[in-house]
Amino acid sequence: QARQFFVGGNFKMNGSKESIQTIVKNLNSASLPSNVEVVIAPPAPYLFWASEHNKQSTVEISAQNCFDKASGAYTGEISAVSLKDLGIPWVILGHSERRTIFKETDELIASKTKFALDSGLKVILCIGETLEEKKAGKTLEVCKRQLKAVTDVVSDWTNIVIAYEPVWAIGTGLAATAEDAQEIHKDIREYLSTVIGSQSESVRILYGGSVSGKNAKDFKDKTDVDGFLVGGASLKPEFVDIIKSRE
Ligand code: G2H
Repeated sequence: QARQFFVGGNFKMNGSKESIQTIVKNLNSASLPSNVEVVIAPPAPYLFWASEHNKQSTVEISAQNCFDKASGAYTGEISAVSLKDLGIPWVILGHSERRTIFKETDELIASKTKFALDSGLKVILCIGETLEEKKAGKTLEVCKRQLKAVTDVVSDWTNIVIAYEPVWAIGTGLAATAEDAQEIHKDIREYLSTVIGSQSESVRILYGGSVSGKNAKDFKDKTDVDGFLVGGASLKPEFVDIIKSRE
């Protein structure tokens, strides 16, 4: 079954008007493959700026977080409804930095995912185990727990892309091997199929964690690796090489 290759760029809390304009212009002038879906996630204050400068039809913009309420007394939060209103189609939820630094629980992330989908957004849902959990042999168990919170409240997975991001590989320069990624992605899809059935065949599962222009090609023939969520390298020109890594 054909799943469209997907490359996300998570800028995290980095960038300025100037640097983000440079990144977007670089993408505008690149000849990007028409069959790769690209989504870039600048920090919230620059969402509209990035969206205004983007001229590539295959590139869309994503927020890095949003809340599970439409409006109200939630100082500092981002509404999914506002994102929709601004024409921002995507949001990243459950990133490990949100889970660890901001203490977001599986349940909150699931609730945000449901609310974002109900508000008409598409969601990049991040999951993944810590080094401790990996050492304890709990990789799949953790991924299942994180996914189950979402399958408990969401039945239609059409607008969800999963990003498997082992925490030990994030920003460390130490990516998972393509073989290991394939194995866990396959397990994740198998688990998903037991809960949501054949829908799981069309859900994209991205790998994230120290993906670079150099190592992206290693994942080329891995059938369950449907793309990447890229952090550090999405701020650099090599992001284009990652987008083209399947060519
Ligand atoms: C994982 C990834 C992007 P990096 O957080 O989501 O970041 O590619 O810098 O490891």
